[in-house]
Amino acid sequence: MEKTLILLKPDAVKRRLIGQILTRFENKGLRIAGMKLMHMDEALAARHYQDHKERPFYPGLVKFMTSSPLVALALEGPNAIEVSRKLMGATFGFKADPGTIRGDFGISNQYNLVHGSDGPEAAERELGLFFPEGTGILDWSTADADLHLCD
Ligand code: 3AN
Repeated sequence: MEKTLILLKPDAVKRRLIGQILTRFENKGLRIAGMKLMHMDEALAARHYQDHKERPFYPGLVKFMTSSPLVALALEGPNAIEVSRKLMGATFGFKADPGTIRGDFGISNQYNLVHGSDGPEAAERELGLFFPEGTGILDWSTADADLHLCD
């Protein structure tokens, strides 16, 4: 079992796409272990995007991510990181394959609806930023857990 941090970015929230995007992750079989609607402040944005600080798009990215609320999710499942990134599709909407979240809902580079941790180290670090010391992450079983659909 693996956990990953997913963000439904301000564009997804403003476009009322929370439900439709969440459905993709739920349908695939990932468990929602944590979920909160929140405002990302500049300090959190700086920590979350620390690797992008020197990139030309960084100021615009922070401005966008702090502009209105987002939904932070801790999703759990086998290979949750890779599975989530496949569901999300390529970074830029215009390159993302149809059938993926980014491929189906947008065409923009920056307003690309979702963030997903890109590896186990990033997932641990990012989950710690949004769910400090595991606060808000709940341990519960889905109704189909006994069917071992994930085995
Ligand atoms: P991903 O979110 O697919 O892991 P990263 O980590 O390369 O992609 O980029 C982080 C975020 O920075 C992207 N989700 C996107 O919002 C933004 N971004 C990356 N490259 C650009 C760019 N060239 N122009 C505008 N925004 C960008």
